[in-house]
Amino acid sequence: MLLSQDTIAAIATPPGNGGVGIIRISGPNVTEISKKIIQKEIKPRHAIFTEFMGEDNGVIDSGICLYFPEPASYTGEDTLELQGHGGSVVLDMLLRRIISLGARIAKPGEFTERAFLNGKIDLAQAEAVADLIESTTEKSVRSAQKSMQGIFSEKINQLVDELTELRIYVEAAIDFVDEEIDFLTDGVVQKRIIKLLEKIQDIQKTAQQGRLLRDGMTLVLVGKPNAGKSSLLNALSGHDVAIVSDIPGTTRDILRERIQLDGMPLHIIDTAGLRDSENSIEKEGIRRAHLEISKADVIILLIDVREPDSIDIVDKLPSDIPMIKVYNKIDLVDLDPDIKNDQNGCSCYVSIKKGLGLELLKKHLKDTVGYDSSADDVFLARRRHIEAIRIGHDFVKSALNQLNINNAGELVAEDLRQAQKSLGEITGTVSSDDLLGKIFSSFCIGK
Ligand SMILES: Nc1nc2c(ncn2[C@@H]2O[C@H](COP(=O)(O)OP(=O)(O)OP(=O)(O)O)[C@@H](O)[C@H]2O)c(=O)[nH]1
Ligand SMILES: [Mg+2]
Repeated sequence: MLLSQDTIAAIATPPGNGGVGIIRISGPNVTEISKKIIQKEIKPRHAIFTEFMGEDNGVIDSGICLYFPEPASYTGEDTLELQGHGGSVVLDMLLRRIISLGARIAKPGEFTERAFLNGKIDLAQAEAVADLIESTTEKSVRSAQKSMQGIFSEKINQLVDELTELRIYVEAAIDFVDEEIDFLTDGVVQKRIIKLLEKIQDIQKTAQQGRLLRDGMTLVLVGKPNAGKSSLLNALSGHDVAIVSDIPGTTRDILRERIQLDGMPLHIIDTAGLRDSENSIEKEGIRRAHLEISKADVIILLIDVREPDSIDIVDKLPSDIPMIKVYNKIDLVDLDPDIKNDQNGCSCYVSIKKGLGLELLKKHLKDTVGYDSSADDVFLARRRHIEAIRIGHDFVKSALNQLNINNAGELVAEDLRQAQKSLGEITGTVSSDDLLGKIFSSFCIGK
């Protein structure tokens, strides 16, 4: 991707009215533009209070101006920040003035994209900027911060360096096949590959925790009418989101709540009770319920403990999504809260109304997706990173097989090269325009 020579500008504060509104400008025309608007001498990295002048020298606004000359700026280019009053019209007027002086409106994420293209940050760090802004829990903020500081990238770069060294060693060994010592079979390469595999597995584990912290899990509550789905939604979210009643078929629309479970975002979805219904509204509710079920990370199937036969709806649920069976209303049959694992999966015995067994259920939810709330040093990771690490891991494993089974040096070297390429995609040392376009277009404007 080529760096554009345009000067870009955007309102960096969120839309609406606020105390302060900030406009950011970056690119080669910054000094020209600032001369016309500020009409005062601006000193690098000094805050000055000034008026922002319009076309006919009328004052548009007044506020603080900050100038960061290239390369010591966020984007690596000349940048200017104008901090005025946070009214949407006044900010628009100022932005229009800047555009008329030779800038264009920035695309989403374009400032950060420039920071990446100018080598100020790598791709994983750039993604962490967006992830930090979008973080919904304190834990994910802390993890995004770690990725932004480059801790994740450093680990990946170390791996890529080790892969490169090993590949060069293997390539050299191939050239020495006629010598007396066979460098490929003396065990050194094998040991180094095994060590690399262990390191990749370690990163894989941490990255998976990081992805859970970023994306959380989607939990869909299903079951027959009156099983207690909406009661569970209310209990987990801690407030009265859904209508609960003893009339079967109370919930028709899909209800969504976002909560956190020990720092992991949890998207809970309450659905219409599943049954054969002639009512067209209820039927539509059930159709929508099935749509949500197909997108779940985990399904919670609620069953009235007094009607264990109602479990027959399992047949209508996807078999490839993890499911927890929750037998509710144990208060009515005098059972204790419990959790059982057998060949049919996990069954949890609770009374949602009396708040019995809910802690067991929460703990089991975390276990189901492998979330470890005590894990330290987690960096925020995306699905794309997990995939790149997995591919890298598979190539290194294949390299080990090529060595052990076929003693094929060229193939070992090729596998190591592929692993290196896949891991390099995480930090963007190897990246396609498509990928960059996809990543930066999901940013907010002005970042
Ligand atoms: N005794 C007892 N009653 C419960 C328990 N959990 C829920 N209920 C009652 O069961 C009834 C149905 O609960 P809901 O949460 O509305 O059930 P639902 O699965 O959302 O039902 P639909 O929306 O109709 O599909 C309500 O009267 C609840 O108070 C429980 O643990 N014990
Ligand atoms: Mg309901």
